[in-house]
Amino acid sequence: MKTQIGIIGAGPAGLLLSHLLSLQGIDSVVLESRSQDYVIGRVRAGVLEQGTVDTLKAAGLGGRLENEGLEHEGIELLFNGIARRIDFPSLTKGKKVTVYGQKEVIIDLIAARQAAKAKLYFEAKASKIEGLESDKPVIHFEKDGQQHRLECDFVAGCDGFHGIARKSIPNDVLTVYEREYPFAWLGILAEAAPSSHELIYANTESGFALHSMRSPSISRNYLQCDPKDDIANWSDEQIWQELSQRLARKEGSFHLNTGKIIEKSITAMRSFVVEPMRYKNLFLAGDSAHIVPPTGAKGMNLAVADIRILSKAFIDFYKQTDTNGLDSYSETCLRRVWLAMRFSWWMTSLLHKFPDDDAFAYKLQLAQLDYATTSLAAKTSLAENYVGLDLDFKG
Ligand code: FAS
Ligand code: PHB
Repeated sequence: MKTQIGIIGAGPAGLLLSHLLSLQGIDSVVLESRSQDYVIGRVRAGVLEQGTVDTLKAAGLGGRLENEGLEHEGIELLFNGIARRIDFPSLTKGKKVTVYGQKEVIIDLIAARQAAKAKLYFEAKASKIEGLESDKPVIHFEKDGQQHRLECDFVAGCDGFHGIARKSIPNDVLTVYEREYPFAWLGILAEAAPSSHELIYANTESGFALHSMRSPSISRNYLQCDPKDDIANWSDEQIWQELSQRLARKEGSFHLNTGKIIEKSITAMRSFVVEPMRYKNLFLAGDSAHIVPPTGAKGMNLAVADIRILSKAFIDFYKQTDTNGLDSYSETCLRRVWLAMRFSWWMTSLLHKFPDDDAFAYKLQLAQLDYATTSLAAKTSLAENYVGLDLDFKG
């Protein structure tokens, strides 16, 4: 089997890359180890940056997004029982975010690829990448119990944190930057109308909580928990009770709507970056190259930003034999990755209870939150990062 771009992984990165290349007549093959149902069934990101929304709409993927996406013009930070709102449009020259689950983005991307009769193979697990030094790398993969070879010009490693692409780069080439956090997120999806029309990020003495949503009838909530905790230790009643306590406020009324929990899981929290994001004819994009704690709602948006840069680089190469985009890919992506890494780390440090924190540390967090929600400069900084910095951010 031969193609121009061999793509490993059918998450947001791999599927969007395949779609954007096909719009320019560039051939690709997507290999996905899991089944289509499994890929669609994963509950992950919820917030799309303005740049992500604009990219999906410009690529003809805006249909359901426009009808079902929930435009949000701000978030609420809740601390010490005080609720303060950060407005986005007034602080970012009109930018907003859109709540539209990653699941829906995946459904739209798979539908577009299958309508275009794309070579998108599920339950096709890549096992090895050979010949990266040559101009014809080969991806070995297994499908239906048979071994296959995919010969390509370039390989896009869109196979997430646990994939093989990053591991195909020699250790002495890669530099890994990593931070594990001493807590995790317990996330629930519930058949309960959102209790607020915007997201609420709460810092409490019991730990972090986040109130989000997926639709007018489905809420998505998170609780900070111990990274060694087991979801079996949490009854539905305990989850709702803890959420209700952490989202309570001193002023104004807030009632947490409860309902049937249809999904619950615990996700570890880490910051992770590898440099460089390119090795010979292998390009890493998305979670294969970087992981952020979801506090800043950056994970999927960073994957999309990488693909906006990588797809343009491939298009410039094939249309004008211009290699500048390919040669600068890693450096271009990593600048924005680190800016998002900083913001995600900052939001996480601001909102979570750290085991070693003392009363002084808690008071510092409260002062930081007070300043971040009062100072025009601080609110502007938070808002411009949350809605997403431009790809070529110049301040
Ligand atoms: P993905 O991990 O989505 O996709 C990689 C794909 O490669 C997978 O489908 C995998 O099956 C496949 N693959 C792996 N190895 C392979 C092989 N050898 N052969 C073929 N295929 C292979 N981000 C947020 O912004 N907000 C959130 O709330 C949030 N919650 C998250 C919760 C969880 C549990 C996880 C894991 C991530 C969460 N994220 C969140 C981040 C998430 O949204 C990612 O940033 C996003 O999925 C990244 O997309 P991809 O880079 O495409 O990687
Ligand atoms: C979500 O809705 O899943 C979500 C929203 C914002 C975050 C993280 C997760 O920061």
